[in-house]
Amino acid sequence: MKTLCHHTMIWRINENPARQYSNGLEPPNPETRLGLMVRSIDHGKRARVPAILGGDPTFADPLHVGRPDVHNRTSFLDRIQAILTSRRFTNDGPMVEEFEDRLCEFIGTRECVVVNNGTTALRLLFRTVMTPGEVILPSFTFVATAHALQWEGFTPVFCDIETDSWTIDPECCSKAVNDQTVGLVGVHVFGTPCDTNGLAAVARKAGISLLFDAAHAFGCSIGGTPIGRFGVAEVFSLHATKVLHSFEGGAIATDDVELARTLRRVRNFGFDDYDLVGVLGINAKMPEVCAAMGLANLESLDEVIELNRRAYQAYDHGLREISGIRLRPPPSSGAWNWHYIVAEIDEERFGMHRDLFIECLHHEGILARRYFYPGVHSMEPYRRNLGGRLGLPNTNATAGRVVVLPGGISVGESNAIETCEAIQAIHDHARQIALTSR
Ligand code: T4K
Repeated sequence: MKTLCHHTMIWRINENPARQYSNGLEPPNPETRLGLMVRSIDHGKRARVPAILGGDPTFADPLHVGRPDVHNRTSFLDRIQAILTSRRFTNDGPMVEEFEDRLCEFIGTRECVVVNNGTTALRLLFRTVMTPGEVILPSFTFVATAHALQWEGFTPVFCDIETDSWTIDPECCSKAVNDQTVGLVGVHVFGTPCDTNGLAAVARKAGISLLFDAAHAFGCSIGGTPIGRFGVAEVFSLHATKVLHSFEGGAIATDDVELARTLRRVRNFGFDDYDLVGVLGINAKMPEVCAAMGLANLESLDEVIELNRRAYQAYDHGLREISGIRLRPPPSSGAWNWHYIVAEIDEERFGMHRDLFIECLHHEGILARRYFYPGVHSMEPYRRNLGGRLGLPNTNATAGRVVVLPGGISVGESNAIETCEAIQAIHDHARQIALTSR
């Protein structure tokens, strides 16, 4: 294995910064905190013993994927005081109204309907827009995308993903269309946008609804067009682990005013007025405290995204010279929220299987995840329904090598650098770890 000390790495980076740092990443200035930290990962540090072999864990207080926080507590607490004073706690109150208005401004859609979580948002949208039948979606997604369909009585039909973007492949979708198909759901996985044009062409030709699960993609765009403005409607998750959160919550963005009106009725038991129910409804309302949290977080979103970008940059520098682990690059154009730190493990070059690597990280107090292993088509109830008929080679291959490293607002540059040091030590001891774990 060829290792370079990071001093050399910085020199090489500075040699041709434009080539090495695209997509908003800059070379580290050696005089800055990040530059100093990067330089500190030297050969001496590599002598450290990984925790799985008896060394001290890197983090006594474990590092999580997506541990939440509030960037601007004062703003949140002021709003809570206002809620307590007003005694309006739920039922589409002023905080919810304001939150919906701010979200519309941010995304640029005419409407945005907030509900109690992202899964319910998907369910309400699917049920409102489509008639019963088959719906095409990727298997490489969180299980909620499929569950929302299945729960509402649709038949999920899984399609494979593209190898570069990891989003659903329009060609596979077009082959899956038949006379039972009523819709197509794209998922902007880890904030990487789907091929929206390709999917729109498939949906148009088949005469079916095109909807998006944008759970990971708040703050992302395709060129200058924010995610939230594609298809009939797009759904965001505002769960605590997301880049914009409201404790729990979901939001449906659309330009269809009539659709938004129906969704607002449906989320409130179908009421049109006191004692007047006009449609089958449910209770999917967002409480005022959640809207307050969403508003406070929306105010500081730019700063949070910048912190995410810096943590990503620190990971990028720290992992660059370790063979067999590759950080997923940002999308080649448009804005990104830098929220998910996603890497791929090449077992042969890294020296161990992805699953053993994750075990090593957990010993270090680095609680990396395998999102979205093993692919929804391999989970119940879908596995049973499909009887193992689906191959989905790209989904299986990707799910077998993906590692999501700690990221989000609670992970700073120094945490990222320490995580990279731990990964370097695991890599350096890969042979020994593999032998002892047999
Ligand atoms: N579509 C897609 C593509 C999605 O990814 C999701 C959700 C949905 C739809 C549905 O949206 P929601 O109905 O959730 O709004 C998490 C989240 O629960 C889920 O929202 C998310 N996607 C999924 C990818 O991840 P878990 O069960 O893997 O997360 P959990 O509870 O292990 O939390 C992650 C880490 O964060 C933990 O290590 C602990 C830490 N944590 C978590 C919470 C909630 C905290 O420190 N504090 C907290 O309050 O599902």
